[in-house]
Amino acid sequence: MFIDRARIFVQSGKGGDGMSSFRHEKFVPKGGPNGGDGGQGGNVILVADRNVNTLVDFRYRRLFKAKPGGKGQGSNKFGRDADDLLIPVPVGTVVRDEESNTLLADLSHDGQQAIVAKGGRGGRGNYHFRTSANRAPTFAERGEPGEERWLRLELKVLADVGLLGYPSVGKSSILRKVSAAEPEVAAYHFTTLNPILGVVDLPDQRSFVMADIPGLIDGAAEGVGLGHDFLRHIERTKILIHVLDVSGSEGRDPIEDYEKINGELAKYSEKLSRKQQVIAANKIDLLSDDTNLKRLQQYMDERGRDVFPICAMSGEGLPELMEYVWKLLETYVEEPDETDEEVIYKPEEKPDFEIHRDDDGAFVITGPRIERLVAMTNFDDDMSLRRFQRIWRYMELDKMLQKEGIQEGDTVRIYSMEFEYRK
Ligand SMILES: Nc1nc2c(ncn2[C@@H]2O[C@H](COP(=O)(O)OP(=O)(O)OP(=O)(O)O)[C@@H](O)[C@H]2O)c(=O)[nH]1
Ligand SMILES: [Mg+2]
Repeated sequence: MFIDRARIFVQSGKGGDGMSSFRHEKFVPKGGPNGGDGGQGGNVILVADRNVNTLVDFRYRRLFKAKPGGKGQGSNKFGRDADDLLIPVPVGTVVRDEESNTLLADLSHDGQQAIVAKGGRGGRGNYHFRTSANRAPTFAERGEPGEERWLRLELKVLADVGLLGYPSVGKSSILRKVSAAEPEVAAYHFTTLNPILGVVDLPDQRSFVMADIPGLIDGAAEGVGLGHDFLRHIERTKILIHVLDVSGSEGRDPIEDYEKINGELAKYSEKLSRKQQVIAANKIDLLSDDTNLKRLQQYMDERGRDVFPICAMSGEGLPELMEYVWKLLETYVEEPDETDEEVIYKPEEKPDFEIHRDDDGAFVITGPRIERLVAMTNFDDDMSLRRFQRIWRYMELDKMLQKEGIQEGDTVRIYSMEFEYRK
């Protein structure tokens, strides 16, 4: 089976803690602060790599954690920046944040990168906190925590050619005949449930990739019968082989089928409906006369489409069809895609903080800014604590807590810290 979805967990590195230290020099009684900054935590970055073909490896490895930045040292030595963690993914991988379902990246070119978890900033050493009023600050910042999230990866099938058509018209039979792929073929609808890729080999070492997708039905553009999933798979193919059952073996009318499927394509995406189509008139072995085929040929003539009468069972007509498709591929010119280059990644925008009550009555303050502040403060140090209190006042947390009805002695929780409320 062709696996094209995966879930992974990514976590960037925490920033290194800043250092608090002072110069010790002979004959200099009071050396100035010289604690260096912590290093940058490692980013987690997805990289499109054309040597990776499937998402199958992510079945066995799901957790990806980048390293933390090094701690700052005395003598203004900076901590080491951690290396980024690079995760190779197939070209064509679409990345979403699982929780919010927002699109983070669409990696469509070899080498294209997307940062999916930003490494934490290194904490500043005490050297940074000198002021004219305080020449000997003892506090330093801790490193900023990293980010973590679950991602959904989805691989759009990158085939050159897509097989399109109603169920049971013979799409899988064609792929079986022209490639080494072995999709199931049977006389009932929806035999194929997942897209399958096959490599079509032609003489002189020419080859292309063809995708067999499950049959489309009416309403596919609205998502009926997993239509969206399947249409998405053929969105990036260069050429479509539209397979029609010309024998009318199931009471189908090929012209009606053709129009309906194109109606679905047009409803789904304009780009998809403009894609070049070659018509494969299948099951000619079942024709008692050629009226149906003639009618189809005339209809397609008027619309400038080429018709290839074939029998997927015996293989009749397939070499000609494949050669023709090859010619079209050779002259194919890629439509510029505006969204291709763009890597969409925005750090989350959230309100400064939110307050809610836990079951035990404690007031819990959440929010990226306040949580970062707590994580980066060293509460064992007096000056750090005072700085925290200043920022706390600045954010008007007191006011908000009082509005929520906080009383002297109530418990307040932020991130990993818990304290008793005092006015
Ligand atoms: N007589 C005849 N039967 C064919 C031909 N091509 C396919 N069939 C039969 O038609 C039925 C459906 O063929 P599939 O290849 O499974 O059709 P499909 O389009 O892949 O169908 P789904 O996967 O259900 O969408 C099978 O019973 C095939 O044997 C043909 O050229 N002649
Ligand atoms: Mg099939």
